[in-house]
Amino acid sequence: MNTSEKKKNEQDNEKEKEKEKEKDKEKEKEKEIQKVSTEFNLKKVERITKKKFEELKEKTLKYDEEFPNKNFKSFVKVPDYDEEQRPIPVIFDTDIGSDIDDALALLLLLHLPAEDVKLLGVTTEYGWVGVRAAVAESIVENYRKDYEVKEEIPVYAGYTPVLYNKMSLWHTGNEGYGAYLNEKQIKKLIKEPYTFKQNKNSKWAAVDFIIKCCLESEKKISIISIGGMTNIALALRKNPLIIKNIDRIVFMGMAIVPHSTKMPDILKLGHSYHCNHSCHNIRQDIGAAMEVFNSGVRIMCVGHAVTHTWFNNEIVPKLRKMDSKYGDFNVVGLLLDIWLHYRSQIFHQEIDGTCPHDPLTTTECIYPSRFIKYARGYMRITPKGNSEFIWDPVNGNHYIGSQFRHPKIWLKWFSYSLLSKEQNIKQNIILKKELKKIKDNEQKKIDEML
Ligand SMILES: [Ca+2]
Repeated sequence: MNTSEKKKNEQDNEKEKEKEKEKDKEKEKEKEIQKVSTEFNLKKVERITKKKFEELKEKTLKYDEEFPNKNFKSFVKVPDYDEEQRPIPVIFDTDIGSDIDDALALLLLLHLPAEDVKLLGVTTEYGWVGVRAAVAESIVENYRKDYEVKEEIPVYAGYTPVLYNKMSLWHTGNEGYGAYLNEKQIKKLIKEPYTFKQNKNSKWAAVDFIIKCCLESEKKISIISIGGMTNIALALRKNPLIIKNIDRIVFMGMAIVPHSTKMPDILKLGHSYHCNHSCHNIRQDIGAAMEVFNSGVRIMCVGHAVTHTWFNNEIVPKLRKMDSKYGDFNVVGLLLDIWLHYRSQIFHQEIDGTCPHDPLTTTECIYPSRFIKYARGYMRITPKGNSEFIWDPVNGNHYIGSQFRHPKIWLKWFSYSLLSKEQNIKQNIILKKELKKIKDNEQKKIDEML
């Protein structure tokens, strides 16, 4: 063997060793994953949350004595981000592919100014997570192409099955089992090959991505949670330390009283509020929601009490008719068109609009309390997916949306922002002027009263 052959041999050996090392690392990683049990201990979680609830009740009953001069307001604003936190790094965790509002929310998010928000990636929840990821990827990739965005925005198919779920889900076709699109529609919308990340040997790709973002980000991250909470619950289980680097989770769902009941004007200390209407996103995975709500992480809830506005203005037909030459929103436009046809069919009447639940949730994540006031406290999820709320204006880490201010102004800003980034810039100027006018008028009224 000559010198060069010897050298080559050595190099080959080195390469082999490296490969072996990589394999060992992979095995270790798999072992690590195996350690995280996905079994859900209902009795244990219920016992813990009940105990915590009772302790908090006792504590809040003493607030009047403890803070005698404090005038607690029932509905408050949620703390905003510090300036240095912007652009806020966010993960978009979604059950996109069923109700159209997730797609509208994603499009809105992509059109927001880069100085306000940075989308780290998209993770999908519930049922047919691969198709949902393909839908999200299609929207994201069209956006990147149109706006020549070089940076990757990865999409990850989420963890299935759910941790604990005993309830039947909503009524729209195969909602709950996956996207409502049929195979032909999927092929038309989404071009193969998909590149979304789904590790063939593991269902943990989305969970690991959430953990990685939390561990690697210099700034605290926010999670827009507009589907079930399976990925988030498992990320918190697998690495509880990530909680330190989560600024907030902004969740679509929850209320302190049922829709049919009038919201109380004033909340009472020590009194528990029940919402016997369990929301769709909680029902997707009750176990995951029980764990996440009990984790201590700050959660803002934007539920039906505040999202029941109707989006059917002039932008709806405009979006529906868009085709590919109009760029990024063609996918969302097609999805919207399919959704409205589908809804018209099942309700036997023309349905011309939709409730923008997820877009309002997304707005509140990036611009906290610009439009919503919240009741601060602690929310306990029951095994049936219902909830019990205790008002805790001092230490509560859950904020439940209770008052939607200026819905007309929001709706206009949101609708036009769907069209393009340029439209969003225009709308931001109008919005700021309108909100300033309202603030000035409010101040004028206060001054007159004095
Ligand atoms: Ca959703």
